[in-house]
Amino acid sequence: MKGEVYLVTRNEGKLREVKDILSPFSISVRSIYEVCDVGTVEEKGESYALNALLKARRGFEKTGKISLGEDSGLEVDYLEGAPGLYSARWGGENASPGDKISLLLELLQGVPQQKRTARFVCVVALVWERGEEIFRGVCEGYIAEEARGEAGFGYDPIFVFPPEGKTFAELGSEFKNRYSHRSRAFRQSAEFLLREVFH
Ligand code: ITT
Repeated sequence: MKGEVYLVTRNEGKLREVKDILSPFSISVRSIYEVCDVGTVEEKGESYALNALLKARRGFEKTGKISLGEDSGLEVDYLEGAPGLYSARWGGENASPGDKISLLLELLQGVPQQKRTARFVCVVALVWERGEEIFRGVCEGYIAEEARGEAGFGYDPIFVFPPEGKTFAELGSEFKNRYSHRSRAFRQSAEFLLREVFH
């Protein structure tokens, strides 16, 4: 291993993906909550970058470890970018992933495929003793007519990756981790880490 980083997240799906995305770079990833209860970081909702930075700063301030924070969301054009920054809480604090998916499908009922375009956005913040960095990844697609597939988490069963015409939940983690918004953002962070931090 070339080094170790700590991800400030309570989302198990994210953590699993980030571990897989960074492992070919020989960077090991642990949840910050394994070493310290850094509490829940309040997301101010102004931008993905600010939310990601607030998470990473909290991790670094509390532990002194190289910390990564990540904020992501699904932007649906027909809904003027919703749920976007509010993807995690959309539909109410207690809405399950299934509830969120049902709500989205309901709002898009009868909308033709060419108007169902959407994108996943992921912003990663890195905080370490020499500074702060931001990396961004986007994956374009559209919203399916119904949920399909079992893999992944969150909105994966309704997000279609156009080159394949299948949802991320159908395509599976290996495929998703090659092309996703998260993969695009975290691979940039890995290149930075190898170049500037672990050498
Ligand atoms: P942390 O803040 O603890 O990291 P969170 O789940 O609250 O976890 P976000 O605030 O970044 O994370 O919310 C992102 C939400 O967007 C997430 O809960 C999913 O509902 C959705 N989302 C993001 N990336 C996704 C992906 O790859 N697949 C499916 N849904 C995704």
